[in-house]
Amino acid sequence: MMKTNFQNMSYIWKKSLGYIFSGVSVLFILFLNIAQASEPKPWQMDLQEPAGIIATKATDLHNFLLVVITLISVFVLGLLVYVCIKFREKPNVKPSKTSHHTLIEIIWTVVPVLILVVIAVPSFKLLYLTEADKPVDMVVKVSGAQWYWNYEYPDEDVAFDSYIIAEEDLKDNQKRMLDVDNPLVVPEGTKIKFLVTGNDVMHSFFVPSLALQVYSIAGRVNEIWTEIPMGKKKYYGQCNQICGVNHAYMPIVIQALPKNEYNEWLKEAKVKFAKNTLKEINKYALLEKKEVKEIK
Ligand SMILES: [Cu+2]
Repeated sequence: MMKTNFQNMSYIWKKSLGYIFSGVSVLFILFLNIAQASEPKPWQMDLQEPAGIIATKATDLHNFLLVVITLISVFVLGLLVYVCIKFREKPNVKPSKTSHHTLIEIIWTVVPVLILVVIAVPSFKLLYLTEADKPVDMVVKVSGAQWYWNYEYPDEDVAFDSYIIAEEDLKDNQKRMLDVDNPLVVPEGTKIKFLVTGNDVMHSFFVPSLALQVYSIAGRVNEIWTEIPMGKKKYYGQCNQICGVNHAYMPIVIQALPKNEYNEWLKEAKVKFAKNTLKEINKYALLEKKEVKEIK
């Protein structure tokens, strides 16, 4: 008897530990999602506010899928509870031996297929929208490097590096771990194609509010496009492919400006970032060089 009790206790403990572990895992995943948000707000649980047609449609699809998945989960949970109560041992001393029911089998095959078709239609539409080679207003080349971004405007002969602002140099309105010295400046209300490539290891160009996410791989050019909505606004993002020790320190800032302000910026940028001028090497570049020397 004692042994049985002990076994029961140990079973309960194991089960409880299982629940605790699952709970912690779910919290961890939620935390990761929050941490991945491009302009994270404390305790933010949902996606960031979408900007532009692709992000809006992606958010709509996500919300639709959330309803579908919730209905399915509630339905399956209901079925399980129903079965556990109705077919428990007490009122069913002699268990049923039913193993087939043609109608139910047809239903549980056809209904999931229909659900998949309903999901596939908006999903393929969105995929087509993101992949289609649409005419765009401008092209920007993005190169990922350990651990900063390089932006090039091929039509304007402008290229520059974009580094995180160190914590001690932050000004009042700048965000820790997100703001950079040279943001990628673009005019508002434009469709932009990004040609994304890499200089060393794999990185990923990720700006969630604009639905941009594409790998940056050396020796290969990936394409992605987005529509920058009207309005002067900063869109924050981060490298979301683990790329080395300073992976967390290569944020992305896309600064949308009204056309006239953009033109003014471009005029200055053509002087400041004219190709072949000596680039300012900041703290992180120095750090990187030091490390390379140490390894050698
Ligand atoms: Cu990276």
